Amino acid sequence: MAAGNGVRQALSAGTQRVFFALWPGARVRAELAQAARRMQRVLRGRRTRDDSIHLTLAFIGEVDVDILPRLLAPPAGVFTPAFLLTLDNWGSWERNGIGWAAPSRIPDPLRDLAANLEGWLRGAGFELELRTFAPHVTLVRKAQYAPLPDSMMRIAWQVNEFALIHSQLAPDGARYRMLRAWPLKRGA
Ligand code: 3AM
Repeated sequence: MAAGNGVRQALSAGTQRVFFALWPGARVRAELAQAARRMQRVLRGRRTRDDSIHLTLAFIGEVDVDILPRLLAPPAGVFTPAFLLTLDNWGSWERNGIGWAAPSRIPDPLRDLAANLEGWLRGAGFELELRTFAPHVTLVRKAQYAPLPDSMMRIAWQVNEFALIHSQLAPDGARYRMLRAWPLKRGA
């Protein structure tokens, strides 16, 4: 598949599967991992590996490695101020068997960051799926659909950076690895 100005997103040798995401630090990661364990007791399914917990901002997919440098240079217009993200809601989607944690209110800088990334990537010729941005942290896959107890989730995540993540698909679940992170604007 070749996009407008020559960016190739195709399955071939020499490609990497990548996406932009928020990648939590140790404290938030531990709190989300604990929430995932509680969630799994209700929903069953398979937990996200603790070291793979993230919030996807823009999924790109397979790209030729020789265009990776372009993804490693997000333009200044993408960057928003740092922000506080409160994950105070959790639930599951019946259609895809995902158990998630999410904010009940999406902070403007989070919405802007995702929109800026999308605008930049589309403008650069990457083909992204048309999906409304529904920020969530996937905690469990292949989950049963069941109600979760109310008011069990409140995680305060100070988001100071975003990252490009490499995804390695494996039979027991994808492995994710941060390729690079960029600081958001501080003290705005
Ligand atoms: O962050 P989560 O787990 O919600 O579902 C995939 C995963 O989402 C999603 O990108 C994240 C990292 O793999 N994803 C996979 N394929 C996708 C696609 N074609 C996709 N998102 C949008 N379009």
